[in-house]
Amino acid sequence: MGLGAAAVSRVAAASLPEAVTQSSAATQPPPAPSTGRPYNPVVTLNGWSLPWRMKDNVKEFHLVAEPVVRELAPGMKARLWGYNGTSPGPTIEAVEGDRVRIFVTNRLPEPTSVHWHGLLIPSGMDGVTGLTQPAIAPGKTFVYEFVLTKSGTFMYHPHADETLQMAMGMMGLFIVHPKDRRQYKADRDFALLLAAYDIEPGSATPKVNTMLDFNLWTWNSRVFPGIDPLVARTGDRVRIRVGNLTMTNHPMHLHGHSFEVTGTDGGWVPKSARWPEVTTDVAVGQMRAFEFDAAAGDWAFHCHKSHHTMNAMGHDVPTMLGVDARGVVDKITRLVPDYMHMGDKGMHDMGEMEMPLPDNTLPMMTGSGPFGGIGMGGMFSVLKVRDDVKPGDYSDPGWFKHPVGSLAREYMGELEPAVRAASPPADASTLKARKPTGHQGH
Ligand SMILES: [Cu+2]
Repeated sequence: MGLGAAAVSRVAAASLPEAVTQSSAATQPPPAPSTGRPYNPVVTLNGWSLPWRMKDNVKEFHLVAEPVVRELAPGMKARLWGYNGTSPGPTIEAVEGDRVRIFVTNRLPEPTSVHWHGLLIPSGMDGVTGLTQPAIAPGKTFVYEFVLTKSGTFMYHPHADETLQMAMGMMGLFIVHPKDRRQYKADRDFALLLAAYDIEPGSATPKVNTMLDFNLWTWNSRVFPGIDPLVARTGDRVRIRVGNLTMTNHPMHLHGHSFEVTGTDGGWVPKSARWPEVTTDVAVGQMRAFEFDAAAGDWAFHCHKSHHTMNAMGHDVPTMLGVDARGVVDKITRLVPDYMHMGDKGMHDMGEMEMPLPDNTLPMMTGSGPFGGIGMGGMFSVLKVRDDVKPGDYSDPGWFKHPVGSLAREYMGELEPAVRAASPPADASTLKARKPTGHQGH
């Protein structure tokens, strides 16, 4: 008892649990717990869960804070900071009632700490540098120990040089499963963390002082088309857990289903307090879990802020819709052969163009589907629901085969001339306005 967040003694250090590392950005199949109470594991999209060792009935985990290289999508790698080889760090999964002991080794060039976001734990374990503990200096290991008193979706992140360390990708999910595995049971339980980066085209290290103008909007530090699909079987009860550690809110929108928010930062939402939604906003620092019964099809799932479904977007480009720029483009092309003119008929074509890009940079709108360019990036993926998916199978089933007669198609018949409303009489264009009078004291 009385084990605080203090530097581990040499004796304890000798018995540190192994720090398991991982470098792949492929979704790891959910690991069934090898020891301790049984639970239904989550699927961390493009991520993994941290193994533990059981010691005297305590689950011991070992996190290592360190620089990592993360592939954001094929064609772009970022130099981030994370834990145990990846950003985000591995998901920690445990069960309500468990006592956990988490060793944190700092291999960064500066001090850090770990805050357990949302967990109800003793103040001295809360991980706020200067307030509840000294910082973990480079090369040092601290140990946190507490009992998990309630189930739900939580997160971990540093509380030391927070702006920089979170802008560099230091974060992870902390899932506490209910003691009774039948409670809140879902057939498929996906988990993802929202993070944003500002990486100049052609470079690999985030700019750490950006507040709002990020250019890479990620789920588990991946952008579309690098985000794996969420695969389910028709009729499955599916849960998606989302934590937000960016600097803005994200309205998460799912096509083809209405869902209910079943969990928030504070825990589970009672059944009587749930209502149907198709979009739920996840504010900064919040977690949301929502559930639905999966319907067959390929369904877009994305943040509804349209700038968050693009990669490396420039915001200083003038709107050219409706501008006839042919003469200008000819002149510029003679001077700058690679010049690309920004859409006078919209920007759709950009998703299909082969643009010359700097090394290590993703196209702004990309991804191709069975009918052409999808023209998305960033916080976008596809929920793929099929009748014949086997339990535990998360492999990509390919594109949906639409039943006959259920697909939008080009209209090939005759078009009647459109009937317009009658024009208003000419004198109606003179609007009679009366200025408000006698309203002093506004
Ligand atoms: Cu967003």
